[in-house]
Amino acid sequence: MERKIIGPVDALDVPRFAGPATFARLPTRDAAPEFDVAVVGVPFDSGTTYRPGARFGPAAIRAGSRLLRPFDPATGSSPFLDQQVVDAGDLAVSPFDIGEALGAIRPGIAELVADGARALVLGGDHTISLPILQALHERHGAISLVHFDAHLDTWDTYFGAPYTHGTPFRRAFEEGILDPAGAFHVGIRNSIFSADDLRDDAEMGFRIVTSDDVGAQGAASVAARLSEALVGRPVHLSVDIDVLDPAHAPGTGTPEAGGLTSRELFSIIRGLRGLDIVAADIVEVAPAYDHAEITAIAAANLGYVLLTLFSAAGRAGDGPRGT
Ligand SMILES: [Mn+2]
Repeated sequence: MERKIIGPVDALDVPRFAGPATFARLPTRDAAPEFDVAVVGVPFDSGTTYRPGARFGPAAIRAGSRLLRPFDPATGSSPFLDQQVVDAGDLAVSPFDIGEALGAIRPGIAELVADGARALVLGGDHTISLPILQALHERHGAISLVHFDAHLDTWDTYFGAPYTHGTPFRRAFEEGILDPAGAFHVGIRNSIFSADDLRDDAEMGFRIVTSDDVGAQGAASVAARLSEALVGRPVHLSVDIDVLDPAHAPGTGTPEAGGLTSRELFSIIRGLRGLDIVAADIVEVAPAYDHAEITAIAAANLGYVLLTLFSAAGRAGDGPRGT
């Protein structure tokens, strides 16, 4: 029997500033138990090293998503009608015990993607990408990663702590859940602790596209390079909102000048159409430092671009469809 897709609340029936506070006013999981994509919040920020506050990210991104509309001219897709997207609520995890929280996030994500659905995860700080990758590895095997960020996030420890928002990808490398042949950072820039950080990162197999590279080479060229390297592999996209210049995303924990524009970021991600992107996360939105919802709106529109990529694909892990 043909499944009926339940889309967002119609803005001609209920004004956009009213109605449910779900992402894009989409149905909850209870209303649409058979889904292709789950949007899920992980309001956890106990791994932050500088400005805290990303625990309020999921609520801010949902508020910023009220203007998202059904049709996307850039891709010719209807991401809320081509697939069943639901808002699966938040994973409620401990703010006091990082290990306990990570131990709860992993099965929370694993359960969502168990039947081949895709997950769009709203953070939360970047610590949460480790249990997300663990859950994806359980389902799909070694995971390729495109990590958009101002920072490497492959540091070892901070104040002796191994699980922080600056260390998830080193831990993932050590656990063998990444495919080292398909691991990229995009948007890296500015000062670091030492040149050893870059050496360690390269030894783990990561390749770097700097913020300057994006400016010099252009979004299309960067996307083509990534697509060529990642075709046919299960890919996770992890987007730290600080990959954007603070002019485009001031509401974040560790801002760095000299970043990407939101247009550059969206162009690169749209250029990855055709890859088997099994999940994505948007992390480090910290609304207490935001102004006029600039960051929340950028994050919400980024979520929309990611959903258009998902709608071009079949079930996660089936391999790429046409471009
Ligand atoms: Mn990060």
